[in-house]
Amino acid sequence: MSKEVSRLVEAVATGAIDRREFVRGALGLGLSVATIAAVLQGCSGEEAKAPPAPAPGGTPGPAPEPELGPIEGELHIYMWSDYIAEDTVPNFEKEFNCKVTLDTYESNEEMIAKLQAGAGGYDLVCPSGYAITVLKHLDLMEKLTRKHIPNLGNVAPIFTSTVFDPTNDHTVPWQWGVTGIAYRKDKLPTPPDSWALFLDAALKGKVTMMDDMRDNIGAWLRYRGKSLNSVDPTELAAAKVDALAAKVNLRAYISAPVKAQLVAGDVYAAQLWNGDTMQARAENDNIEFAVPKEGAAIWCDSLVIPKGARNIRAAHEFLNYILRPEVGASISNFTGYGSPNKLASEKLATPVPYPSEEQMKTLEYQQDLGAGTAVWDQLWTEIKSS
Ligand code: N2P
Repeated sequence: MSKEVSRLVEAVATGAIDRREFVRGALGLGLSVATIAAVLQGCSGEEAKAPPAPAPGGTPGPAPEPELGPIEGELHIYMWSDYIAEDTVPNFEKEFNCKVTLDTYESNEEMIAKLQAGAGGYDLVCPSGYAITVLKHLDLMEKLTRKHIPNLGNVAPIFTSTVFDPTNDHTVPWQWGVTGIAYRKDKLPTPPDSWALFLDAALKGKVTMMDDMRDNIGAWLRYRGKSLNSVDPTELAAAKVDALAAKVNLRAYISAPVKAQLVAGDVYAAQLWNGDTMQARAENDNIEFAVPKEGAAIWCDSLVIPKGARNIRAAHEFLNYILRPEVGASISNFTGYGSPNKLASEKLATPVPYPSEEQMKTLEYQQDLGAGTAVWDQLWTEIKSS
């Protein structure tokens, strides 16, 4: 490779020049189209990569993906509250001439129940990892047509081929984060470092925990040194005792909407996710976030197309759109969560750093509980109703 060519390849690989400039320069230096395509394929990119041609005479590749029809005029999204930037939907509507409706939910369980009831008419929903497994078992997800999402190459490799979607057939990672404690540093005598905070009678009426079975019971399991995916009856019974001991101190079971109460100072500490905590902090810089020493949940939520979706092409266009670096960066700028989009992350002034190996020792991914889900459901009902 000549010096000029190496310089050009390095420039496109490091992002110093864009692909169009690279192609112009490479053609000028006499590079063949095949060589240019091969170089571009090597860089994680935001533009379409041609599907690999089947090897002549070799074993046949996977069946070709279907061609989707033209984009529909509407798109219905069902996602967690406060989880998308203000400009994400309006910009999409304008560019694609497609009307978007956005309904919100506060837990995976709420979303799954709605899909199971056959209600909604949604084209995209946003489950956490374990909920993807549940939707898969219930056969409630459509397969993606990957050729219509060329920006998939922008996803950081650690968020692809996950245990929840090993073949990347159903999911596009959206945001990742951690469940911990949001607190007012001006209201607590010392920064909290344990789930025991919610057992402190001195804070009665000033603390909240999330209205989320997995995060709530999971925290009490971790508090006793157990896995937050436990289905062991003795461990769950101990979690119930702790959950009830905390309940007398709680002002409410409340998830994302607690932010306003933290900002106002009605709540001193709340079990909450890191990104929502950052959103509240933007309004009051006395708000901090702590990960309890006993450990906590780490999760990555993804967009998926539920079975029966009617606006399949619009859903694919939206998936490809949110994977653009600038759109992904705008979303994480607003949500305060980590972006699984590598190119978007690079654009953020303060990206959430991926946890170190040391931190990962106490963080745990939530897994599908399988048959244990019914046991947890029952336990959660008992905790909330006693
Ligand atoms: C929404 C945050 C959702 C994260 N505000 C839960 N995985």
